[in-house]
Amino acid sequence: MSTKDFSYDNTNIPSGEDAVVAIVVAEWNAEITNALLNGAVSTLKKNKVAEEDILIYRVPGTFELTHAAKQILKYNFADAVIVLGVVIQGETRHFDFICQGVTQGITQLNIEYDEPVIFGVLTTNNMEQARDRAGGRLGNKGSEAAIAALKMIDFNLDISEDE
Ligand code: DLZ
Repeated sequence: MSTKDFSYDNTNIPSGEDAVVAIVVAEWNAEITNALLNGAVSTLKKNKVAEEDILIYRVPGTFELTHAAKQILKYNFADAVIVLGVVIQGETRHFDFICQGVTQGITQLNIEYDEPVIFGVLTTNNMEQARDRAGGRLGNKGSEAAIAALKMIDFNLDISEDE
């Protein structure tokens, strides 16, 4: 994967050695969410997160991502949580409710807990746009979520060292 596949600066990714990363994946639209998961896992491994330190959990849909992330944060065993889902507008009248619910829920967790929750939820107009962002022509947003997780873990380490 080249640098242009990422929206972030991917030339300076912190090492994930010793990091524990939990990933919660929605089953809804599994073709897309599994592609996002593959992107996230391979990017974490490429950046030295040990396989046994990548903890994967599945939930029925995007709406359940907030609850699962909260449980993980409550038991405090991960340095970051990545949530992966996709909501496709054309397929659901619930689009706005699910998107608002998960966005606000994950934002609230980021305020309440010390460990970051990384938002890897696609909200697209159709399947083609989702495929484009799940390993297609616009890269893999799961990989980007993994980079964001590593950067935020590093950020927290920096902050705690400054104390
Ligand atoms: C019910 C529903 C619908 C209509 N659409 C989606 C979707 O596009 N993406 C997704 O991840 N989940 C969807 N769901 C399921 C909800 O996220 C949730 O699982 C149910 O409302 C049960 O709480």
